[in-house]
Amino acid sequence: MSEANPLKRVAHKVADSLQGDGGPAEGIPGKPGAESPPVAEPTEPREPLPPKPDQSGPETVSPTGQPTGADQARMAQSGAYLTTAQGTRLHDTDHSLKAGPRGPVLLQDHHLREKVMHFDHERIPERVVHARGAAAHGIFQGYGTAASVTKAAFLAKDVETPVFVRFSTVLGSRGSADTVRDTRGFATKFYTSEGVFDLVGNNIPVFFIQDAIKFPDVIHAGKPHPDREIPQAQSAHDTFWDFVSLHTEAAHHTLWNMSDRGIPRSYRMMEGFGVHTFRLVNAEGGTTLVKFHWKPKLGVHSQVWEEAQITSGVDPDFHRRDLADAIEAGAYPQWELGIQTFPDTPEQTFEGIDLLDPTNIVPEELAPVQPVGLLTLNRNPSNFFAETEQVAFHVGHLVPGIDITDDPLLAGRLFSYLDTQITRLGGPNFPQLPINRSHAPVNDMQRDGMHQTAVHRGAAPYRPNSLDGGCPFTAGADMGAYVETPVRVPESTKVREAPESFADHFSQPRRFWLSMTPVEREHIIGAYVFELGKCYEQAIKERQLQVLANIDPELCEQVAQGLGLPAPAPTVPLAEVEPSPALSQVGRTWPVDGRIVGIVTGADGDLESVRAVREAVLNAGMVPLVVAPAGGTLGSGDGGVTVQRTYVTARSVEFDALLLAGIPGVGSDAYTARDAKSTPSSVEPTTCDPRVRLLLTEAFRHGKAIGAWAGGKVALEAAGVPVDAPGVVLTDSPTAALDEIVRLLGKHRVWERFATPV
Ligand code: HDD
Repeated sequence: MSEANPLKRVAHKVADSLQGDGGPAEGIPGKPGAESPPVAEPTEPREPLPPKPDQSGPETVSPTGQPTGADQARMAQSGAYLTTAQGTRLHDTDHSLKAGPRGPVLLQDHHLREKVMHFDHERIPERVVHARGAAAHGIFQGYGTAASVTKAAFLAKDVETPVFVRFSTVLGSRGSADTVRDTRGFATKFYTSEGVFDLVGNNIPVFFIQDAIKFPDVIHAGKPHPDREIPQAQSAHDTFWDFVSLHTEAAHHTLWNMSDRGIPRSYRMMEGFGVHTFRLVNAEGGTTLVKFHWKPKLGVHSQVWEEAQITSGVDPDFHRRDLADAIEAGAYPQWELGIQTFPDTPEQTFEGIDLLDPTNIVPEELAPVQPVGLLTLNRNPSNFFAETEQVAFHVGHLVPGIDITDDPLLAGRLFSYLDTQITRLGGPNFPQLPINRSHAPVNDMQRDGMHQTAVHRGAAPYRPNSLDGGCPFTAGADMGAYVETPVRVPESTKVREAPESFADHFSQPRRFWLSMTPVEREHIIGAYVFELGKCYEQAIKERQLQVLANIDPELCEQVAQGLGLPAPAPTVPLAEVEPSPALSQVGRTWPVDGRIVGIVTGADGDLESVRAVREAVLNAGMVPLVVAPAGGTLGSGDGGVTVQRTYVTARSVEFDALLLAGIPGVGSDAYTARDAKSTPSSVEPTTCDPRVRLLLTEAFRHGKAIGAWAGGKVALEAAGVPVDAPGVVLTDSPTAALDEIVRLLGKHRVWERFATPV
């Protein structure tokens, strides 16, 4: 039977049944008393229905890309004339309708009412965690190297898959600063040909808790205190340390937070981790346990604590800006996706490490990370709300070839991510939001609900059915269906308990501590002293010192000293673990692409050298920012150089290295009598502008390379920077200085400058 409108068929049947004896409708399968034999359940697709509006796949470009066809008409602000939400052209949107220019506003002003009503509802609840974030579009290219362990189509050789990646902090609100000490989210949405796959990870490979049932508790403890709602976006307060010192399973994650990993230099310079162990399935049904890793091409780099704190005030959008600027400039950040693979044994352990415990890592030295594809972020979102805010990730968005394990933390997440969207995005239809739409055709049987935008066709959103030609049919694994891996579930008893292997909370953090270089340990000690020093309760500090003693007595001793408290002895035998050098951020050399080099000059600076060094910085693939006393252009005509920062707007935290072109400050117009008043009397004010001195002392203290030539030495001396210190480069020529700066930047910082050398 062929009929253009299946709804007509249904209408006839309903009419027939109403005219009959009240018995069952003709042809409804399985109902006794039907006059004619029931229509058999179709066994294969016939007359497939035309694609439904929300099911025809997304636009070929992203929702924020160049809109096409009908979409163009729907896009706001694409036409010449302002209209109401109903499409009626408006002649005035600046004045309410009033009874005379000075009279009362009239209730009949429907445009005012509509405009303000919409505005009143523009905000949606921020994410309960990871509220502050920034995102970008990109492409993932499979290497094909994972083919033996997974059939996931997007990992096949040369397959290109669009992605959307959102980075975030965990604790802060939407408006909080980027550079706080916190874990960073690293969530990737792969719009694969087999449906959406979300890898919802962090920049730290372990988690605070082993069981999702504690998630509300750890987040309540980390968020601001409920009475005064302070501190914002900080873990340096009593409730956080109360919780983590009482739940010693948090010791490992907390140690990572206190390390330089807690204060990344840039989203572009962070590793990412899937955290849990996942199960990959190959075409033959063979399974392998894996951990996912994102490895940044630019290396893993961090700020130092003082730098991060200054940045929070000077530029709270530091990471967000850095990501967007880099992409806009064409310096596309890249990460390799890698996997550590482990045999899928019934024990689910590897070298004695429980793979179901999300507080564990497996050292790369034991299980190397094998690259399986390349991620390139190459397009900024064009509407923050529509994309970065409305994107909804879910660990249960899986594709064939990727399955889950029984990690109890993952189990809880599988519930939470769907649930939270109901509140945040206002109902169950969030997969229809443009940023969330699958790029594979969607043909589900979900209907109606809040914010439904599809006009579904078809009469039978259930299956099996005999009305819609039997569609939709289910597919087999050989037809690309997601089929759960038939994993054996161990015979067991219902209990609220953790396995015994989850009880070791100290050997993994001890490995991390032992893997750090001296300078990284110094940073960790400083971080604990700062955070615990912000706690009021003595008992909490003492309890946390006990945790540290069980990780490493030297760590405990140093922190205790900083707090002015006695160091307790360990209460557990210290674990004998081998360090994992791969965990350290220090010691390797990385590309310097996109690094920011400040070229500081004075009113009487050496324009020739500014020009030369600026060119050289660009040629090295880095970003030169010229800093001068005032804005505008230095020099004139073709040889003029634009000033990007002034002494007022520049602050050291923005730069990875500084070059002094000339003697900054001498004769500077911007160096006013007011500035002179605040200059310490011990320093000769005419030798260097105080703001340049601040730039130099901060950059020096934060281990940044500084290059100078000609009169630059005077500025360094005026700032009290020892000219013979490591990483202070005094040369004859700007280009020679830059060569050395590039070499130093490859190591990220001049590590030798810190109190404890590498
Ligand atoms: Fe989560 C958001 C990462 C445990 C519940 N989580 C969220 C985001 C990231 C992570 C990156 C932000 C996603 C975005 O950008 O929209 N979460 C993790 C990792 C975890 C983890 C790596 C442990 C390995 N999360 C976790 C647990 C629960 C949640 C145990 C609850 C039981 N997470 C949520 C959430 C969020 C979320 C409440 C808030 C907003 C959202 O989901 O969409 O459902």
